[in-house]
Amino acid sequence: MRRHAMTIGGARVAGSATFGVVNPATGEVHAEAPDCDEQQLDDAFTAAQRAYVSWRKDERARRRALHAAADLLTGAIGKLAPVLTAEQGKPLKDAANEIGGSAWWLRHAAGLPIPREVIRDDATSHVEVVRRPMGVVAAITPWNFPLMLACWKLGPALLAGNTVVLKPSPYTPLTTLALGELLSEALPPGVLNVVSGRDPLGAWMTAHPVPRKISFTGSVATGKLVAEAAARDLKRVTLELGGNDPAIVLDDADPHVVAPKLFQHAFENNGQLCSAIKRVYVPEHLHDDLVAVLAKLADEAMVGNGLQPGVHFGPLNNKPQLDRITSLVTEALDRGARAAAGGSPGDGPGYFHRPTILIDAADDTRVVVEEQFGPVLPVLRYRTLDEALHRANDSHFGLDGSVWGNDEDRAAAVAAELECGTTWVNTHFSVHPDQPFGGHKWSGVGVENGRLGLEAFTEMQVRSRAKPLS
Ligand code: TXE
Repeated sequence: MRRHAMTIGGARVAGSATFGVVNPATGEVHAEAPDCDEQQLDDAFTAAQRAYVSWRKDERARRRALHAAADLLTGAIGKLAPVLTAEQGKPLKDAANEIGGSAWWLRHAAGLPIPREVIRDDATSHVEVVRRPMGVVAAITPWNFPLMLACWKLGPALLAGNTVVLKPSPYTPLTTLALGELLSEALPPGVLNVVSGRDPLGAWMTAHPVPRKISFTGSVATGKLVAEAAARDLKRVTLELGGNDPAIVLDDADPHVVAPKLFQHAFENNGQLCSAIKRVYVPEHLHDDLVAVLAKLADEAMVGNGLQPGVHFGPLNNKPQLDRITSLVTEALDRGARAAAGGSPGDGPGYFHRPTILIDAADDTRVVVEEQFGPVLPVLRYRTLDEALHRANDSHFGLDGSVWGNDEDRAAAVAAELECGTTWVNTHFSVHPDQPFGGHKWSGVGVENGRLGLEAFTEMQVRSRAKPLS
């Protein structure tokens, strides 16, 4: 079994202990990852603090290094994709796409302008507003897109001149550990440190005195703990939390055209995506046709080990997540919902669950109210558009939402009524490194990506000069 190493101050570092990483397609431990202790975490923050002194000074060198990092990652797709599939579960093709996308994000960050603005230049003063790096960033990521979500943070954080200590989820540490080793060829020692460990490690990071900023992606519950820990030291935070994205199908939509797209955006990554469609609202008269197409697609989908060719959906990432999905579906069925497709876990020992289309679920079932984060889609009937909008917005979540219909202007007007960070018309989860991404309500605090995402890794500084008296 290969032993994976952390990257601290440019060196490969073994943990003082290790923990097992399970392959979700088999349910078996297939690798050991380092379990970072408090001294090693301290070493990582100290290394990041030292590296910050020179890293923040040379913007051109940072841009070159990020391009080199993107090249290295692109060159490693073939090597890393099977590692990602083995720890996360997603099919090999999707794993390769995630890694390629991560490299794209780094490359894009390498070219981002760092905003500065002269706001006054007159006879008496010259006043400019610039953005300064913050220092050391603590970056904490979840298990659904370990590499992509890490690179959403790394690109802008490093470009802005910060240094980083990055921690992946204990369910998916391996690709991120490999990223740390790989990028040490492009980045000076200490600029990127990657540590891994069981759950106390995240709390140690947020309580540590060195980082000035915590960039976190994960669950709402943990996000609230992170915000609490950050408040004690007034650390800046960006919280990218869960979603319960609604999709509203309008009465002029063609269910045969819309259903395959809804299916794609609901079941991408097996539904383990903050921005997956998690509820569909459909007018009564389109309901049966829409459900028939969705159910056919679900029935036809091939579920299996992501290393097998032709597999559409791998296992869920971990046993607690499979148990959660199973219990959400069971509760809905017990309360009168019906499964138009799927409805039960697959055969073990891996964490498989058939893609499931639920109909007639009550609005207060957990699968409608909570973020299921798995391959289950409730399809809900509505009578009036006002009612659909009210039900779509009646949620603690507010990440994204989409509206589907032939009349795009009408759909856009309806989408503008959704209470969320991004709205789409006739598509869903269409993201780009240029496009800010963030949630309303419990879905998050702050923004990633685009100019706003870069600014979130900086502090504003006003530079004001009096003009010489003459
Ligand atoms: O999240 P956690 P998990 C949601 C989704 C899913 C749920 C569980 O609803 O069902 O989260 O996922 C670290 N201080 N999303 O268990 O526990 C932890 O080690 C600081 C939404 O992964 O929040 C991991 O690295 N950090 C989401 C990271 O936080 C702590 C994507 C996330 O773990 C910590 C994934 C602490 N006290 C899951 N405790 C999205 N929005 O994309 C744990 N961690």
